[in-house]
Amino acid sequence: MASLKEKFAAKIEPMRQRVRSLAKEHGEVKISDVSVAQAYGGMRGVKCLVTETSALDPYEGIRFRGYTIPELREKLPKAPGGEEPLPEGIFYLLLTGDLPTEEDVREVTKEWQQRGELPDYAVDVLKSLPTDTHPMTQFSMGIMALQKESIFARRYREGMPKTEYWDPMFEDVMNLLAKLPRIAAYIYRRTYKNDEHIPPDPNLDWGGNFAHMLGVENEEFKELMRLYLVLHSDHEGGNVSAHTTHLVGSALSDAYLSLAAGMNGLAGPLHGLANQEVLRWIMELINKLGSQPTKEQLKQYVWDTLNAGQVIPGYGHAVLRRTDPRYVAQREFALKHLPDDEIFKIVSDLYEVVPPILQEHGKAKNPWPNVDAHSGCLLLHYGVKEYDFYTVFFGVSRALGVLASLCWDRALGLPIERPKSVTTDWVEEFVKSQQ
Ligand code: HAX
Repeated sequence: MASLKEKFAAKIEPMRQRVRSLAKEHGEVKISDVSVAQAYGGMRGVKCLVTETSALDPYEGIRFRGYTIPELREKLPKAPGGEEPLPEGIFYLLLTGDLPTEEDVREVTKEWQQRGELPDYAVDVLKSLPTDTHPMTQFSMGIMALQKESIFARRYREGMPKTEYWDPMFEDVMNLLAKLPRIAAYIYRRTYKNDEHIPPDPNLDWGGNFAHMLGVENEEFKELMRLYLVLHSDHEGGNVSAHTTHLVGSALSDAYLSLAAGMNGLAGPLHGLANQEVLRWIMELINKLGSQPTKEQLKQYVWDTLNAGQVIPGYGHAVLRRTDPRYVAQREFALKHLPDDEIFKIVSDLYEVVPPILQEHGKAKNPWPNVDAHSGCLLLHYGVKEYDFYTVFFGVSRALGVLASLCWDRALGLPIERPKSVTTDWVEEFVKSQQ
C-alpha cells in the first residue's frame, strides 16, 4: 500500500503538467470580469482563485473533491462500530482526490498519533496567557508557538530547490494536524476545567481522541466530533480562513504562520465566530423568554435583533442561496440522537421563523441558515457549554482543508499572491473615460 505521502507525490507531476499546459495554451482566456461594485464589495463572485479540494455551488452547496456530504457520510471509512465518517478520511480525500480505504485511514490515524506530542515550550506559552484570553487567540498563539518546529522554514534557509517545497510542507502539515486537537484540548481544560488535563488515548482516532481529551466520555459525542470535523473542513478557496491561509502561504510562509493567520480570520464574527454568537444569542433569548418560547415570541425576538441593527447569527451566506447542507447534516444528527432537546427545538423553530423575516426585511441575499446556526446546540447537548470555545472546534476542522490546499500550493509552485489595487480617483477617472 502506498503511504499518503507517496500517493500525494505520485499525483504532483501529472497535476503540474495539467496546470502548465492550461496556462500555456489557454492563458489568455477570461474566466471573470470585475465590476466597480465587486471591487468595493468584497470581491463577491470574482473568479480569481484556483482551489482543488472543494467547490461550492450556491444552490447545491459544498462538494468535497466532487462528493456531496451524504455521499461522504456513506463512503468514507468509519470508526469501529461508528456510523459517521472519520476526519482522517476527508483529509486523505482532500489531499489526493481519491477515496481512502479503511487501511489508508488507519495509517493516517497512526501517523497523527505518533506526531501528536506537544513540546513543553509551546505548553508554557499557553500557560503564560490569562485564562480569560479568548480561546481562538490562545489557539492561534499555540500554533505560532510551534513555528520553530517548521521543517519547511529550515529547509528553505538551507537552500532547498522549488521542486522540493511540497515535501517539507507535507511534513509540517502532518505534524501540525497531529498536534491541533492536543492544543485545543489543552486550552479547553486549562480555561474551563481547573487546568486538569487528560492524556491522549493511543487507541483512538483523531476525532475520538479529541473528544476524549476534552473530557466528554460519550460514544455519541465522539461520533459528533467525527462528523463535525468532516463537515467544517473545507468550503472552497474564497472564504476568509481558506483565502488567508493561501495568501500568507504564497509568501512562502510555512504552515504554522499561514494557518495561524487563517485562524485569526476564522475568529471574526461574520465567519467562524458566528457559531459562538448563535449560542450566545439563543441563551439571551432563553433568559428573556424562557426555555420554551412560542413562535410568535421568536418572531418578535428576531425583529428586535434586526431593528437594533444587528445581524441574525447563523443566517445568510456570501455564496450559498439555499439551506447549507452542513446545517442539514447536523439537523439529521440531532433528529437521530437528540430529538427532544430543548435547544434543538428552538433551533428548529428558528429555521421556520427566521427566513421569512429576513426576506421581509429585504437586505440579506440569502435568508437560509448556514453551518453555524446548528453546531452549538449539538455541542451543548453533550455538555460543552462554554460557547466561547466553539470556534476552536471549527478551527481544528478547517485546518484539514486549508492545509491540504497549502500542500498543493507548494506542489504546483504557485507564485506570491499580488492582485492590483486602484484608488477611488482612478475608479472615477476610469468610469468617466468609459462613458
Ligand atoms: N442578518 C441580518 N442582516 C443580514 C444577514 C443576517 N443574517 N445576512 C446579511 N445581512 C445583511 C448584510 O449585513 C448586508 O447589510 P448592509 O447592506 O447593511 O451592509 C445585506 O444584508 C447584504 O448582505 P449579503 O450580500 O446578503 O451578505 P454578505 O455576502 O455581505 O455577507 C454574511 C455574508 C455571512 C457575512 C452575512 O450573511 C452575515 O453577516 N450573516 C450573519 C453572520 C454569520 O452567520 N456568519 C457565518 C457565515 C458562514 C461562515 O462563514 N461560517 O464560518
